[in-house]
Amino acid sequence: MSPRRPHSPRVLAIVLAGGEGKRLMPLTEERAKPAVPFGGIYRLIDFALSNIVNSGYLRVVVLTQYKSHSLDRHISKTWRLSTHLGNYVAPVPAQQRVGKHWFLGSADAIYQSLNLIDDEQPDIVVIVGADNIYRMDFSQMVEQHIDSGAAMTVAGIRQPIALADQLGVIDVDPADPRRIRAFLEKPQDPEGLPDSPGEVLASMGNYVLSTDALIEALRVDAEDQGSAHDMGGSLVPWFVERGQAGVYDFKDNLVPGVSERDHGYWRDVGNIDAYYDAHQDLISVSPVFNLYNQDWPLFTGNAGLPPAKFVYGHRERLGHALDSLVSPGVIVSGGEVMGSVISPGTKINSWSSVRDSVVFDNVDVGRNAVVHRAIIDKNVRIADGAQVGVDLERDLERGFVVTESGITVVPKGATVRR
Ligand code: ADQ
Repeated sequence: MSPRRPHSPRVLAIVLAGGEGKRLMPLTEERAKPAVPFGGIYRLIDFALSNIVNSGYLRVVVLTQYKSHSLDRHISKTWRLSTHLGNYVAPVPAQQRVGKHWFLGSADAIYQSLNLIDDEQPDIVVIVGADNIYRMDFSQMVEQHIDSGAAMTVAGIRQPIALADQLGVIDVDPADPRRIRAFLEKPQDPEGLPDSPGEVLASMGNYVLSTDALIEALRVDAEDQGSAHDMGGSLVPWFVERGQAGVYDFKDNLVPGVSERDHGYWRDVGNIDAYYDAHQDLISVSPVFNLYNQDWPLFTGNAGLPPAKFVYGHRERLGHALDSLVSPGVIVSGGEVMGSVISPGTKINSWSSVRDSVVFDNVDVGRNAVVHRAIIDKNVRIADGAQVGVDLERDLERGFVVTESGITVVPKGATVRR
């Protein structure tokens, strides 16, 4: 017998936002990964939260722990919903309700927060990560979850097999393409898909669960001393072993305003190179990820800054930007910006050149300075005539991170001298 289909299920959304994001160092030196700026004015978590709210789910808890100060502040300032309707987006830090330890893993984070589920009494819990760039209507996944009768449904997307060791890999039951037959978290040597050996079906780290099943699985997992208490490493395999895990294919998800070409866009910005590449996806003439799609808007804070300004600088040098996203509060005075994303409050001075780069808030790029293929964190000062991303050996000597593909990262607050 299929389960009773509630007319409109009561849904609680949980955002997992407590990860360290070690592979995004130094951007995560002083902030949680979900609080890392993205696309000029956003933080990574804004994408997950916008998807949840646009899906119609307005009861949302965000589980935080690691260096959560700027994340908490961002959520409280930006994501205040109208509470008199019972709606909320609430950051919840680790509270040590079940023992004197922090969250051991993402499943333990939810286990330690079971009181929130108890308060809300949802039929369905939607659990999502906070560090991917995509648009998704979760209500379509919830619909399939209810239809299929699965206890847990995992969102899946095809990804290159080379990335499999960073992702959960789903093996679908050939007799029932909505059922997961096997699941491996971050396998070293997985098999490719039968129709596409160079790809695997990866978990997006987004889950839909029936509340009772979730609570039972979390209780069993909490007792298991050998468990990593992780969603991908422990909970998904637990449901798969019992034949109760379903898969939702992301390519079936239709989001308003997303063209056929851009349908299915999803980026895991797990490391600096992926983070940099995802920025490049934003800025072309017709970008694969379109920030301007107002049918599925992306929300973030509004710092009340004035518009960006482009002016002649020293000796009538023309300040200009092309193929770039330039945020409010930026002043381009006689400098050039090409192929770049510039965050609020940054100043680009005369005769300087910023190319193919991502520049965070309140950076000062001095006269005649050059920034090339670089990520410049907040409050950095680049002295007149200084260069970043030109001589990579020198960048390394100065203590900056230089990635495999040659992207230089200048950490928060640094001064780059000539
Ligand atoms: P990862 O992203 O490597 O893989 P994880 O580091 O657990 O897994 O991060 C997932 C989410 O949980 C992130 O948003 C992170 O901030 C959060 N998180 C991690 N530890 C937490 C904790 N202790 N408390 C609260 N939040 C925590 C996961 C899945 C894979 C899947 C990829 C897709 O495990 O199966 O393929 O996501 O990106």
